[in-house]
Amino acid sequence: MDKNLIKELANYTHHAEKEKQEILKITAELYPELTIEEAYLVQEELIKQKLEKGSKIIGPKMGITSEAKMKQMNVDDPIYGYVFDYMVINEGDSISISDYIHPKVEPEIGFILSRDLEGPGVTPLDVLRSTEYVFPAIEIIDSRYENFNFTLPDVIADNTSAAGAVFGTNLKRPESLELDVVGVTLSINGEIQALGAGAAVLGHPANSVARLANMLAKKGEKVKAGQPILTGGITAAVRLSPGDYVSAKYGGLGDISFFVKE
Ligand code: 0L1
Ligand code: MG
Repeated sequence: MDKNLIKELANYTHHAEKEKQEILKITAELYPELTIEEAYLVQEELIKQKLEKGSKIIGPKMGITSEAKMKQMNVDDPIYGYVFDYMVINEGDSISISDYIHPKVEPEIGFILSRDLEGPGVTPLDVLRSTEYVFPAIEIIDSRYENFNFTLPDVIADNTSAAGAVFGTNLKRPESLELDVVGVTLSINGEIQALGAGAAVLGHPANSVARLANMLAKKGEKVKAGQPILTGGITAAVRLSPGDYVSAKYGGLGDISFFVKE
C-alpha cells in the first residue's frame, strides 16, 4: 500500500477525532478496497502521529469480542487498538459530552500482567499464570464514522473507536474470581440498561488477552507487563446523554461510575 495513501487515511480519521466531526467510512468512497492488513497499517500511522504529538499509550484494547458481533461482521478474529493518556477518566469524575461525537459506554474486565506475553501459541492458561491483577473498567467508544456505520477495516483504521476509559482501582488477583461467571450490570441514572457475564468476552476474558498476544506476534510485538489491557465489552454498548450518571456494578469486583455533563 502506498505510503501517501496510508498517511492520507490516518489523517482522515485523526482529524475527525480531533475536530469531533463525523466522517463517512473510508470504504464508502475514499478507498473501498481497504483490507484488514492495510487497515492496521493505517492504525499504526495514526498511533505514530498521536505519539509524535506527545500523547502516550496507556494500554491495548480488544474489540469485537462477542460471538454475536463477530458473526454480525462475518469475522473470525477480534480487533485491537490502543487507549491513550488523554482518554483516561478517573473514577467518579465527569466527562463533557461536547468532547465526543456520539459516545457509548461498555463495561469490561481489565488485566494487568506481571510479565510480557509473546505469541504465537499463547493460551488462556498462560495469560492467567502471567496476570498480576484483574480490575473493573468502563470503555467509552466514539466511532468517528457517521452512525457507527463501518466495516471491520474501517473501525481498525479508527483505532477501534477508542475514546475513553475508566480503569477501576479495585484490583483483584485472577485466582480469586471465576472471570467467565463474573456478572455485571450497566446502569444509567440508577436504571439497568444492559447486563452480562465475563463469558460474553470470547468465552472467558483471558481468551481475549491470549488472542491479543497472538495477533500482536504477527508484527513482532508483545503484550507488555504493567499495562492495563481492556478485554472487550461484556454487554452491548449504551449511548450517553448529558446528565447521565453511569455506573457499572460487578460481582466480586465492585462498582465504578462517572458523570456526563453538557
Ligand atoms: O471496544 C469495542 O468493542 C469497540 C470496537 C469497535 C466497534 C464499535 O465501535 O462499536
Ligand atoms: Mg471495548
